[in-house]
Amino acid sequence: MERTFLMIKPDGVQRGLVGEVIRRFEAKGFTLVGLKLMSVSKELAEQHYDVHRDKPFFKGLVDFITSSPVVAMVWEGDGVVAGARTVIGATNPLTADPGTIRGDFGLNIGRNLIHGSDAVETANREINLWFSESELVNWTPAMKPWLE
Ligand code: FUP
Repeated sequence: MERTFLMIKPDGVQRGLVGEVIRRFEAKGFTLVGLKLMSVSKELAEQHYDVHRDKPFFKGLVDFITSSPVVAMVWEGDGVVAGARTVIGATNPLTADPGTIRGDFGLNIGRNLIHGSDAVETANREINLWFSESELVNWTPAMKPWLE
């Protein structure tokens, strides 16, 4: 079953939007298989955003992600990688559609509330980076037949 890595960034946690964000993915029908509130080390933040290492916003991004706790999550479901990106909305909250998390709550590109893996390969890399196998729970929701 496909899995994706989602992270509620420091702005989402500080603004009390953790429940609202989790509610949207639950309501959509995806399955939560990993969840933790954590402080992020500089090393982890740099590894996570390694693809942006040469960008001008890299240092500010790492400083932001390490500034306050985040909620790291793994969600499961058919097509969950692209599906979660649709629920999240475009990178820039000012152009993200209303009804998406970023469109409804985000302020600017540097404070866009949530990260979601952009492809299946990226998701696998990020899940391994943020979670150990023992932190992930293999389970089947009883409502599963209604979601197929
Ligand atoms: P996304 O996959 O939608 O999270 O977006 P990107 O991978 O393109 O960017 C990762 C993060 O870098 C964004 F969430 C916010 C930050 N960023 C900036 O701060 N400034 C930019 O110009 C682009 C991205």
